[in-house]
Amino acid sequence: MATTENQGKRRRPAATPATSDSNGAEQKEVQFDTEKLVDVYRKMVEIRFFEDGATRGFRTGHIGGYLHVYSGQEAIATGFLDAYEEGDRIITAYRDHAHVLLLGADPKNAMAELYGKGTGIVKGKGGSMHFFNTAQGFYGGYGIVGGHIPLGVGMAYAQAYQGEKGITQLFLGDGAIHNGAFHEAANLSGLWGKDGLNPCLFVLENNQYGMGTSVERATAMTELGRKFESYGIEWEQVDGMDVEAVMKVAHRAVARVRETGKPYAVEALSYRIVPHGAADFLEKYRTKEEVKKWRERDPIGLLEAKLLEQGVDEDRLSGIRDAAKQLAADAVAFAEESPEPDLSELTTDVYAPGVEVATAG
Ligand SMILES: Cc1ncc(C[n+]2csc(CCOP(=O)(O)OP(=O)(O)O)c2C)c(N)n1
Ligand SMILES: [Mg+2]
Repeated sequence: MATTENQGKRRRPAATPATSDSNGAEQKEVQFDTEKLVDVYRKMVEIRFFEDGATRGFRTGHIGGYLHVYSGQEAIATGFLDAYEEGDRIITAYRDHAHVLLLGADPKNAMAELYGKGTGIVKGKGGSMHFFNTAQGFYGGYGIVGGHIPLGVGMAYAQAYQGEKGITQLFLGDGAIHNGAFHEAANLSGLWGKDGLNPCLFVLENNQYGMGTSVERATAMTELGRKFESYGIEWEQVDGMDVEAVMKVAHRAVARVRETGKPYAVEALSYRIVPHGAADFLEKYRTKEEVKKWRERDPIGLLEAKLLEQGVDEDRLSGIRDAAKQLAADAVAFAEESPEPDLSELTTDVYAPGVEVATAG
């Protein structure tokens, strides 16, 4: 077994003086200045306008299939991917546009993917739920709830086993955590982690609903982060609407997983301020007042207030919003004008190389 051999390779000293957290683990303190936060604001606003454009495209019949946007949750992926390093791998479910954009995909190609065009990041074959961009560390985009969790844990195992320095950030929802696939994968993650063989950071995006089912109606044990504990995985909670708080936790957690090769979990408390999918209008499972209350804690609005307080000019922020709107409009125009995928693409990237594809006639 490669256990102890690779474990040794993963350990390296923290880059800055360390402090201890409530779990007694060593942690790096990371601080962010105003300019950094302005840049984070830009990223979050770009995601929001991109997805607003996509929602319009869906509702006007230009985008088919499903479309699940991330509005209200932008602080989570933005915060965690701030700690991304080359060689890391990111995997999530179907609410995946933000992750791909944050990793550096061109919004034009991302939008074209939603439009099912040949210029899309997976040549129009994946659509909203199946983005993929391994060149920039993104390993999907999955529509089967919980199905990606064993894949993410397995990727983290492979990274450690092969002696790579990368880690896996595995994003999952509060609905997915009740799926059997989570429990089997978390069990193995904790077990492999004992030998430093599972550098997997679980990012539990608790937006309080799985479609129309609230957490309270899905489980008798609603303290979701504790579900990791039963598999020997330590965890903490963060306000998922406060991007600066998320970034601080993210940098600490990523450093810890990278150094130890052990899994760790962060439960980010948040709220989806839009319906589950772009096709959903009736929200009988929650009240308008509840949505309104959470909209007041919109992560973009919270950051905006913080930046104004720190002396950033409102004109500068509105300039950032205008530029983001233009970026989204350009992406939509590109997607609309792009050609359909070529017929010759029908079977490429679908089967493994070498597999003979039988054709009719
Ligand atoms: C195995 C499986 N069961 C059911 C569904 C239908 N479904 C799609 S999304 C969803 C809710 C998942 O909720 P959560 O994990 O909290 O993610 P969120 O939509 O809140 O981001 C369900 C049940 C599915 N896609 N796959
Ligand atoms: Mg949810």
